Amino acid sequence: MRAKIQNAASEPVRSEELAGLDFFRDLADRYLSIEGLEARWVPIQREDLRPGKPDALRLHHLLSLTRAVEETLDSAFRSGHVPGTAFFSRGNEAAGVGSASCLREEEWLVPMHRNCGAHLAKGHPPVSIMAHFFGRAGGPSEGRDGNFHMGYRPKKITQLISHIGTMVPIAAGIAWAAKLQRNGQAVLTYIGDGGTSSGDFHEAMNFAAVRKFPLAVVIDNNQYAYKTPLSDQYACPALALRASGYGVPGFLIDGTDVLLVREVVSRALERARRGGGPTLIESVTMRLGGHSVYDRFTDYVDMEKFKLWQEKRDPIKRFDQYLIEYEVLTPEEIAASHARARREAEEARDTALKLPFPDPAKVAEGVFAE
Ligand SMILES: Cc1ncc(C[n+]2csc(CCOP(=O)(O)OP(=O)(O)O)c2C)c(N)n1
Repeated sequence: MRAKIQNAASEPVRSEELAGLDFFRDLADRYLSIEGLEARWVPIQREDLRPGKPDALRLHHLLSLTRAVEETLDSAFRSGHVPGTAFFSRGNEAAGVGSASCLREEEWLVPMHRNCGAHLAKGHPPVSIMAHFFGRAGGPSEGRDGNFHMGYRPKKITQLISHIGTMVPIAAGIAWAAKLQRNGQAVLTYIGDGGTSSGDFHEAMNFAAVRKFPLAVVIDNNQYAYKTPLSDQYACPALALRASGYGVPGFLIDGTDVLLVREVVSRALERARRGGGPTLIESVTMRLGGHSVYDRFTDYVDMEKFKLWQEKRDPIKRFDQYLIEYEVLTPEEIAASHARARREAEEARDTALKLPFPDPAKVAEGVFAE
């Protein structure tokens, strides 16, 4: 499966062509591969990415569960069960699931705030996610933090630091440790389009590239950083092109195609494990909602573009359609998978809501290493 899309060669892309890049149109059936100073288009052979049935069922379950968990949390927020605020990843489910499902059990995942799919794919149980959102005992932070500011140590998922950009140096540090220990492990992390404007992102990318740390960095480009559109965020045609400046391979892909994400990220992680150093992958999606539950995004988002992505690039609808078109699953099997995901999310919610709140007397425990 891997070699077929890897070897498709084309002429280097001219910079004029990149200047007019339209993500919706230009990534529909190809992706951009950046090696050295050259970028080339590679056509996507979707038949070659076709999963076997057990694999398709597992991936479909994770995708559907991601949406179901977040929709359940969204309605729990509206019913008053979630203190503070909540961020969701609608539109980014395939990027999270497709990438994190390439990690091995013993490898570290360093997620950001829109990576619910990555948490679930790495094995974070929905009930633990719910308990965290509801501020309950038994959640990963024991009520000390909220929404996706969480990790899950049993599955090697790091805790999230709220300050944008700071997780990339942490991922680079873990990758450095893996290199020193020669344990053959790779590390996967994420950064938003807004986050790539931070100094931390640049410092970590450069250091990881210079020292060839085993790291894959996925830029979750969902086209807005809170209210800031891409035109106010960066002046290059695509963030993936920065890979040339760091001296690492880069990819610009449609992040709503779970099979493509998985293919490209698995190649980056394999390369990292072999000692080839980091890869920068820009995964383009559309944030199919507000920045947080409080955000009136319809006031500032280009709603025509939004509706186009919602209609044609919803990662879950896309995978449903693919599986039917390529005769991997039947419509009945797909409906059963969605029903199972909804049931699991609702059961996790009901269980988490029965958990007690943490004992206030213990608030100072577990804050410092003892
Ligand atoms: C250093 C810093 N500045 C501001 C914030 C507040 N903040 C949280 S998320 C966010 C938007 C980040 O945009 P992006 O990196 O594109 O990620 P997205 O939310 O779109 O997934 C902002 C400004 C923060 N957490 N850290």
